[in-house]
Amino acid sequence: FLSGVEQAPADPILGVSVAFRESTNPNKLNLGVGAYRTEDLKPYVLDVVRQAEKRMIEADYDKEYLPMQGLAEFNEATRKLLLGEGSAAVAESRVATVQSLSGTGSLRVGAAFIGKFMPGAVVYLPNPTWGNHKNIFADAGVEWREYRYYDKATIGLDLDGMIADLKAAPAGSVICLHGCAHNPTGVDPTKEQWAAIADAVESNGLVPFFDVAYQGFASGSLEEDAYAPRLFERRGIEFFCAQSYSKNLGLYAERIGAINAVVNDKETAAKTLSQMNRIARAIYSNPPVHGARIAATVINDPALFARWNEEMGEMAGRIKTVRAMLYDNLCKLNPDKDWSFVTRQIGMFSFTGLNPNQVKHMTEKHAIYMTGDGRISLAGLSQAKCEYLANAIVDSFTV
Ligand code: PLP
Ligand code: TYF
Repeated sequence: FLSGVEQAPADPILGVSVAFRESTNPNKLNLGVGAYRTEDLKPYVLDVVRQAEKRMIEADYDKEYLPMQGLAEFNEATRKLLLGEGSAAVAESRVATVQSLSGTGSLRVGAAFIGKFMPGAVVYLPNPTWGNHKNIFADAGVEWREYRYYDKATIGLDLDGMIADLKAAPAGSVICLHGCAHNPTGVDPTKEQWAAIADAVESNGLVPFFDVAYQGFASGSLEEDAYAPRLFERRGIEFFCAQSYSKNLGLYAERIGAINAVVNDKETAAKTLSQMNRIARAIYSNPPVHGARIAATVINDPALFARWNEEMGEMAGRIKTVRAMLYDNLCKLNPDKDWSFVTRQIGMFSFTGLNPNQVKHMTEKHAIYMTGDGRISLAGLSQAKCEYLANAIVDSFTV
């Protein structure tokens, strides 16, 4: 009865890992998926995660179901981490928080909520954006459009284009904003630019939907990476925010994150929470407990929290080191080209500007696996491989 089903296209990001695994080239390098690797290009389990797990085993927890909204200690900790200890919204119980299935599942619950309670609202996504955003909103039945974000000519932010598109969006539209470390471009607004974006959002009655997938992992500082959502909260702008602990705590497969609605009164927050719970109930009922306990343990214990901040600093620092080394190698090989975008970009990715033909050359000739849009994950690059990568990039300009 399913003979009419057609083959789905390969996922543009996850398909790269499949191709990488199939390659027999000894020099092969996987710069596709955004997952942190050590200098030896091995996956990394954070020391604080292992410590938290040891404590959890000693505490002999059960495996009972969590409530629909998840683990209370986690929910409390995650909204404080996002909005800061001094947050008025947290103190006044104006944040509805549902622990959900990492960033992706949290976005999906938010999308379903928009579909149900904001009928007709269109979601505006940055152009370009993380590929999965389009799937998530489309599958939830929410129409999406794009706003201008990336300026090819400057390899920077097209602020004027972005503001013009926000001003043209109908009031009540949802504006998806990457909280920090924009994926795939690595181009973030400056503090002044965030203020201008907040002005446009406010004066046009738009609803921001922050996607915070890299808090603490981008700059090494939890505060700095939460600058934008905290600014919007202080200004009294109501918004959604999805959080992920995949990268900053390395909990990729544990699927730990949250969807928050920050609103202006306590009653609305309580009602919103009840409806987000109902959405979760029908999709997966309740979220996983193991990773939520890990995250809550790390965030709530001062010693583990301090060590976590150190480890995020180390991960962010390793990425900054290979950025600098890649930049030096590129400049050495071709001093006539401006490579400064490599060190200007933020987070785990670099948007190289390589076209699909050049990407094909990178993969076919040099066994460097990357996404077709020219994005490379620097988290998958070691110092030892910087020269090899620089050579391949420069060579790809000859095709
Ligand atoms: N949003 C963005 C922009 C991302 O880059 C990612 C991960 O790469 C996610 C969300 C969600 O990832 P996860 O579902 O593992 O939390
Ligand atoms: O590299 C990226 O942009 C992400 C990584 O379930 C990712 O797509 C991979 C698997 C997943 C969520 C995110």
